[in-house]
Amino acid sequence: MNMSIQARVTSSCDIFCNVIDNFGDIGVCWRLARQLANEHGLSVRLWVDDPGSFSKLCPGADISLDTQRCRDVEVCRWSKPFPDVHPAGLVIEAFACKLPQRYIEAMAAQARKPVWINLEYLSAEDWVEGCHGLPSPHPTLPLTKYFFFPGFTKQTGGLLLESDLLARRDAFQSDAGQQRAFWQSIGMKIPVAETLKISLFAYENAALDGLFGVWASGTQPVLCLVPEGRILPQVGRYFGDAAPCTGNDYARGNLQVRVLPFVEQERYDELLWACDVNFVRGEDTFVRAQWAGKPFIWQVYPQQDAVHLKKLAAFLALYSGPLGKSACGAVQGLWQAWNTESGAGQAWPAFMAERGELDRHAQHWARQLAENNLALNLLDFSREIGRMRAFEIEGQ
Ligand code: TRH
Repeated sequence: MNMSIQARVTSSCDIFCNVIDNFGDIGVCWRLARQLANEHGLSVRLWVDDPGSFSKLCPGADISLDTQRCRDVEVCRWSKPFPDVHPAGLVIEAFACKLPQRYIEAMAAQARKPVWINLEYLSAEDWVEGCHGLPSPHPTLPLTKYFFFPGFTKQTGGLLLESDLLARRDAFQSDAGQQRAFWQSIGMKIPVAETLKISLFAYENAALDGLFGVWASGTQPVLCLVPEGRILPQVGRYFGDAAPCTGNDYARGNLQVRVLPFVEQERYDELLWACDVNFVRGEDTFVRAQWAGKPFIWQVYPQQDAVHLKKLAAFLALYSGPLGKSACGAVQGLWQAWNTESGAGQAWPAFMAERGELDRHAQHWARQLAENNLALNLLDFSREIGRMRAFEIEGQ
């Protein structure tokens, strides 16, 4: 076999990211880019059309630059017209963003065609397994694009997971010093043991008042940490503050709320590890909450015609399936209430009553998912395509 072909396929990578909104698109791309560069030694260029969003995740970045090195990744502005560049051996178009025509033509002009992957959105729906890995030949050029689907089963591409993440999580959770440092970094002391610590990263949600109400009137002290973002105005309204901002503290009854700054991406995990229950959203934080091994509530990204509720139902079926009847009902009840924006306060006590089982399940779930690593699968998949092509070329 021609080893130079195999090496070329996997030594350089271009990732294209079109930021639609929020931080999920760039969040996934930035995480993948770092992993391919830092753990697998690839030379990675990340092309992003909205450097402002990127700089929220990587505050050291300079948004005025067209190209810069961040954590061993070359981060480039995806400008129009697109510059004349030599394509990488592995080309990842994230979430079906349209690659620049000039770049596609440059790919087609290579004697050894790059491996072209469309990295899709994450979903637990059944059809994903059947579509993962399918080829899509270009209608006019000698190029084939392959669909790569992340997912929760062995028949999918798996999930993004840094090789040391679970060990770092466990070290954090068994080290009071690291935990103290985390709480200090947000200007707080370690909360007293009986406090229920909750992180809340969410889109606007009409169910928030009901949830805050039940936390405020409950017998257990609740500390809710809210990263700044779309739900913040609602948090402010609940406490009668028209201009809520980072660093603010609010209290009512047994509920205390602290607004946190948006931190660089690597630091967000500590928030999840430090809390007992996490509210997450979109795609990337949804996955991070699963690695945290704690009970969590997912707010799925809202789409037209309630398509997102199918996504929710598919994941819920998979995630809550192994639970006992009562815990299963509690998870389904709260997640449905949060995603339909009504009745989350009423659904909360049942969820809390099942916490022991939910804790155990969350840990088991993370261990099980960790066996299917997206970056490794993606590289294996690319090498396999490279190998098949090498045979084709040699056979000619
Ligand atoms: O921001 P999201 O809602 O992203 C999306 C996009 O809307 C996208 O268009 C949609 O298709 C997708 O969801 C499903 O949620 P997500 O995916 O959880 O991304 C948030 C990112 O922000 C994630 O990478 C973690 C990061 N983050 C930080 O870096 N620091 C922080 O303090 C917080 C709270 C998050």
